[in-house]
Amino acid sequence: DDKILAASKRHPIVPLEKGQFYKYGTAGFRMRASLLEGITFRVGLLAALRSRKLNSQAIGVMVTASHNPAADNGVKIVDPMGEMLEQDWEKYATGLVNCQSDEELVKQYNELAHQLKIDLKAPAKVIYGRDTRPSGHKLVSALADALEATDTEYVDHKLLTTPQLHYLVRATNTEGTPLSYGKVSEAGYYEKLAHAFVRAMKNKKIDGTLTVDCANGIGGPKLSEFLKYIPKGKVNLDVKVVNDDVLRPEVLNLDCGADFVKTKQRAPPIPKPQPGARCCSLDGDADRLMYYWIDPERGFFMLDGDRISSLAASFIGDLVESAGLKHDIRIGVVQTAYANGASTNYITQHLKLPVICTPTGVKHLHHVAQSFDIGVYFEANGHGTVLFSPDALTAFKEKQPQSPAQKDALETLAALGDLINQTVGDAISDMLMVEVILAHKAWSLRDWAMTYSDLPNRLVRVEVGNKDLFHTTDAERRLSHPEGAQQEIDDAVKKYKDARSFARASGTENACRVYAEAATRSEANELAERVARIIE
Ligand code: NG1
Ligand code: ZN
Repeated sequence: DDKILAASKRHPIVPLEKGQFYKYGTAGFRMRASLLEGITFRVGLLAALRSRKLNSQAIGVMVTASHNPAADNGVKIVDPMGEMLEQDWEKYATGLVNCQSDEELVKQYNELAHQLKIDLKAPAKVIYGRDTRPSGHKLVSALADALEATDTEYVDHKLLTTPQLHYLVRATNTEGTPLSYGKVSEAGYYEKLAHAFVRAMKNKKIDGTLTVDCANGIGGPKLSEFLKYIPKGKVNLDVKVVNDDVLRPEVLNLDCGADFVKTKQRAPPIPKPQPGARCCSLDGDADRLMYYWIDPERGFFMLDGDRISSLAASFIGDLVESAGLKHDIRIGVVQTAYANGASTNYITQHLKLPVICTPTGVKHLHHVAQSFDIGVYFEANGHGTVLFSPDALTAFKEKQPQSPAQKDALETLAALGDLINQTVGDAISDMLMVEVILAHKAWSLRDWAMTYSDLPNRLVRVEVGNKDLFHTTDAERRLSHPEGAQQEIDDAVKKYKDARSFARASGTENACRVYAEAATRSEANELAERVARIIE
């Protein structure tokens, strides 16, 4: 206790104004980096407890603020199989971080151990990584201090993309078992991806150059490193890495990256967009992905998470059919209310696959995707992945093919199982998946875009007095509170053709968001503004 107390005094918490408190949200704790040192220390205490609770398995801690500006940072916990921290534990994180004094912290730490029947003498292991933000150094040393103070073994994996840390957590905990996820090293991650990519490509040709905007974040150097692992002559992936300046911290996520592309609905101004070029953007920690090109006739066209999701579902659905597994394997797609209605229609009516809608936040989507043999999930913002159940992976490897076509499909499915990150959305892995699919289909981005037309839509951020007054039901598609608001929204929606709209409190910002879609752009805008006025 003395060790923890002394260490805690070196990493004080910055008190908030009366009535305010820190909250472990959708993305862990995320805010101005100057507030995070004490928080990261306390997160370290919780990670150590979690490892001890889970038979000394390794727990991950990632220090990143993703697409936020350079001055921010964040910290989140990764569970043993590379998943997000179990939801029940979020409140313990919130509890420890909001303790008013070091003494109270130690008391609550011990109470938590007692309440959860955790043996504080058991071995514990935590592994961690950080993105390129300069504030990361200080935060990981506060983390290491917490791990020292609790006699926890730890490994500092230094600079990583968020999905790489998730990979390493799972690889660490499955090392030497039949469930082994790959070598426990950054090189192991690249080797696994490069090998699976070559297998999945099956000598198909990739057309032209892919320009990858890396948001001046950690994805830049990591993507460049990955490219060295692709065997020459086996695949012709030609990548041009741009916006990969990680030496000037202030340019991180500045006028570039997946979040910029999605929210501004245009290409990053630098490098100057080339009409016709196939482009994609990663976000600051390389877990989100957006594709786009500038059409010489129609201008900017974006292929977002909904498009990636429907592309993956269509390709994998066809493969499962060709493999003769249609009746054995259940494929499903998971979306949030922000998915464009046209994508949902395309998946249910054209691909004839079930779609389930969950609340915002990938942990919700991930959880539901696990209920299928193959679960495809993406948020519209480009964060997502495809999960394969152990049964599905076994079927790909063990089913005896009845024809060369079946054999081919089974091999491609098995390769996709290794290529696609099974722990969390991974922009580099997702990008390779998209390249594989486009090569197999011999599609340009324009062909991909032609599969369906998005409904015009508008997303607005609305400042409200108290966002906590807004309660939702039906996967956030309806407001149950404030009283009467939903009725007003329904009345507004009725005035437009093919319209849909909803409002909810943001989980990451102090505001509400209103989403609206309708048959025309002006109607979508008008509806969004009407609904915004209702909740204001
Ligand atoms: P909030 O702030 O709760 O809307 C945003 C994104 C989510 C998710 C989280 C975490 C939108 C509309 N919302 O959540 O999709 O990615 O951030 O990063 O994009
Ligand atoms: Zn991110």
